[in-house]
Amino acid sequence: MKKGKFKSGFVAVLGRPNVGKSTLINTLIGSKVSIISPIPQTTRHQIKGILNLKDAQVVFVDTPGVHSFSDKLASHLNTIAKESIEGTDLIIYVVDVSRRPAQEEEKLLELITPKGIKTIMVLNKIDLGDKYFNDYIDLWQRKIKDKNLKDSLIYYIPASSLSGKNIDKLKKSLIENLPLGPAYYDRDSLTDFPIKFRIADIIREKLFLKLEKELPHSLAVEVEKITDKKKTVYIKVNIYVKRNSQKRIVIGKKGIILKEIGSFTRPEIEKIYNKKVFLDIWVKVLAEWQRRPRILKELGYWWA
Ligand SMILES: Nc1nc2c(ncn2[C@@H]2O[C@H](COP(=O)(O)OP(=O)(O)OP(=O)(O)O)[C@@H](O)[C@H]2O)c(=O)[nH]1
Ligand SMILES: [Mg+2]
Repeated sequence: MKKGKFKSGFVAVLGRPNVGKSTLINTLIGSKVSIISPIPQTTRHQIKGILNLKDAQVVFVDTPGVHSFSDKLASHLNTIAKESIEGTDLIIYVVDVSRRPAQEEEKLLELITPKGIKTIMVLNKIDLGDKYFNDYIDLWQRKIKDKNLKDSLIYYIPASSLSGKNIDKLKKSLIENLPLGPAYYDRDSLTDFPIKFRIADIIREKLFLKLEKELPHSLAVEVEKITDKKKTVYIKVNIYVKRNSQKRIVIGKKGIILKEIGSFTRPEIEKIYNKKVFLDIWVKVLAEWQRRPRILKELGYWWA
């Protein structure tokens, strides 16, 4: 590659909850940097996933889904999504074609379009059929017409983050639209997400997958301490819930649920460290943690 031809930039990935933003980033990068679950509001941080190619570095910024719920955590998640647009070179706007466009779509487009940042719409989950495909195209066309936004809304593409359909095409189009520039991160990094939050998130993902639909939103995971020894890593973890009854559910009969969470999580963390991992997990009741800024901060929701 000739010197001066290297391309790089930041790509914010936005969309409402559960459309597949994190899955898309993991598929683009070819590695799991962001956790995934069928429950909306899985992503709570602004996580960067880095794609290193021979002649380009693309930094994807994963964001919490934009939604219209209300409490301190929820409004904080919307703020993260908003802030992630600042200074990005491109936006990937992800929609789920298996679901009807919702009112959040307007909110999202309002957020994106005044900034004049080039935007690519990914019509995700096309493997599930194209029931609402045309509704999203109509929305896109209407926005281009209404606000004369031809310059921002540059491209749309049907894709499947799960099967990989059109992911290479999307990559190509991203690179075409990125500016010339240097690598911003180490050429072998996959993410800038601090390890303790990454581990906490892996544990949270297993809890999301294991527990009833409502409970995951009531819990938070904190990695209190990591002791990295020569051959082993010891990790002390606190799972916070809001009520005693929730604590009982998370622990399970004779500790069965907690044991399962540990055994699902351990292999993933061992892969990161390449060492044996000991998890020391505690479940604690911390009422109203979602409303207390100091606690949210300790949990990393303001780490960036
Ligand atoms: N069939 C199908 N399912 C998908 C696809 N992409 C993602 N999913 C599923 O959709 C669900 C949500 O995926 P996530 O990647 O966690 O979605 P998200 O947009 O990051 O969600 P939040 O972080 O909650 O905003 C998971 O169950 C994924 O397996 C796809 O292309 N096809
Ligand atoms: Mg996500």
